[in-house]
Amino acid sequence: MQVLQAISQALQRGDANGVKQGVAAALAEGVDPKRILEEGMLSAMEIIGVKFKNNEIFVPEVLIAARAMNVGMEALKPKLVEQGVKPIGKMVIGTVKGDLHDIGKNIVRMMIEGAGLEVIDLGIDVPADRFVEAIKEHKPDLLGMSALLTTTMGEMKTVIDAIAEAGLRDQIKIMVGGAPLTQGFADQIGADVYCRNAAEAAAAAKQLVQ
Ligand code: B1M
Repeated sequence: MQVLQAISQALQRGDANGVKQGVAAALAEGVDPKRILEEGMLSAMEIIGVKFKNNEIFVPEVLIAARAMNVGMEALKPKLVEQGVKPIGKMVIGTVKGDLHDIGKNIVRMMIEGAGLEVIDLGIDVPADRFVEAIKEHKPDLLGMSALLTTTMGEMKTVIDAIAEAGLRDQIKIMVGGAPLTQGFADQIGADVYCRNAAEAAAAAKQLVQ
């Protein structure tokens, strides 16, 4: 579909305005918001990832594309959230300490909001005590952690241990995700659920709160 290709190309160029306009045009044409996300934006980000890995592009280009992705996500978010009626549960989510990657986490947040949960996003580089404070403050049903680096994924265990030490472990389900994670790792650190992508995360979140 032409409008989705235009979004993908704008995102790969790092043209935030082009992505925003493309999303608006696609929505006006009645394209399903999930399709805009998957075929317009996620596929473009995958191409960026491959080029980055192959040293065809470098950090500045990746950052510009990431910003364009976030602008597109902001434009799409109201439509995805619209699909949920009233919150069926509450989740606190964040990218763990030392890790600045937030594109995947933002997509997971958006999809989970789309599945009907209220989501409190703590952002990136979130230390264990901030997760614990947020659980005390917001009393969510779920805690979600994201990590994209092999050097930061171990921080998830630190958070789970801190939650247990604070006596909160039995009050909350813990979901983890991010490219370097595996089911085995999630089991090893004592997480309740591991999700490979945002669609799985949304389905699991819905199931866990129901
Ligand atoms: Co970084 N980076 N990066 N980077 N970066 C990766 C992750 C890397 C694989 C690239 C590579 O070498 N091929 C590599 C990690 C290697 C490793 O640890 N094994 C890497 C590196 C090394 C680094 C730096 C160290 C580079 C440097 O400075 N030398 C540095 C670290 C900074 C830090 O965090 N402290 C760094 C920096 C950056 C940028 C800032 C430039 C930028 C991030 C911008 C941002 O996020 N705002 C960036 C990016 C964009 C990438 C790649 C290219 C793309 C990541 C991404 O957004 N993917 C990435 C290469 C790649 O993945 N191919 C790479 C798209 C996103 C939709 O997917 O995040 O996997 P993902 O999320 C998915 C699933 O994983 C899952 O659902 C999401 C949607 O379906 N998921 C969850 C994620 N979180 C979840 C949580 C859940 C459930 C599912 O429950 C709560």
